[in-house]
Amino acid sequence: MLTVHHLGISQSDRIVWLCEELEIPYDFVRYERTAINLTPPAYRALHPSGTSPVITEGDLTLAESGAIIEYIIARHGQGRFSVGPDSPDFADYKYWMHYANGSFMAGGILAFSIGVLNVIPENGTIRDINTRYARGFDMVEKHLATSPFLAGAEFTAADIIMLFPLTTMRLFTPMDLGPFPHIRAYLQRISARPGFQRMVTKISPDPAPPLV
Ligand SMILES: N[C@@H](CCC(=O)N[C@@H](CS)C(=O)NCC(=O)O)C(=O)O
Repeated sequence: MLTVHHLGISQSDRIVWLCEELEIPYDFVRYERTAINLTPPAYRALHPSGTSPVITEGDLTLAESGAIIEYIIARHGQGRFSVGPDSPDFADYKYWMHYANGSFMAGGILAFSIGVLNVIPENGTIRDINTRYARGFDMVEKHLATSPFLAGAEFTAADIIMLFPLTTMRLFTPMDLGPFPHIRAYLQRISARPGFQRMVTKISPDPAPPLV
């Protein structure tokens, strides 16, 4: 049986959401954040990366959101919510799938780290890091002005993987969505999906991903 190991308030929300959208059977195991060590030892022991999300299935233990999403869609989803090379939306799909963790999350985490370290933004490198996360919101806003979902007219896994940097990451690196009406409308649109609602129920008592 596919098991999703969910660490509270973490990027494993995405995997729960994907399973709920696909309506596939899976076991859900919850791990709580701890005050002393943000990720509890039991979660760190699951995979050498020590990061969330992690899934297990038989002898397989797999980490890394993008790899897990592709694995589940291919093994359990008959390719649903992915976009193939013959589609005009293929490049957009690939771009947002990779941008989510490759640059957007990295920008948010770097800005968060600078805030925690209380470094004064006094040189170009630090200024660039601090604006990288914001540039991501500008880019998503412009894109969503022309497209209802990130990879065209249909909801895809690109929307699922981009949820965390657009929502929960803002609890760590604040970003006012006021100047981004298309992002706000988009978040309302995707959160109205029954699969999203089931995900929110499943991850409770985690707060729902912030939509405003
Ligand atoms: N790119 C990785 C990032 C995973 C990641 O950093 N997850 C966070 C939770 S949101 C984590 O496990 N942090 C604990 C740690 O790094 O010790 C993925 O998407 O799987």
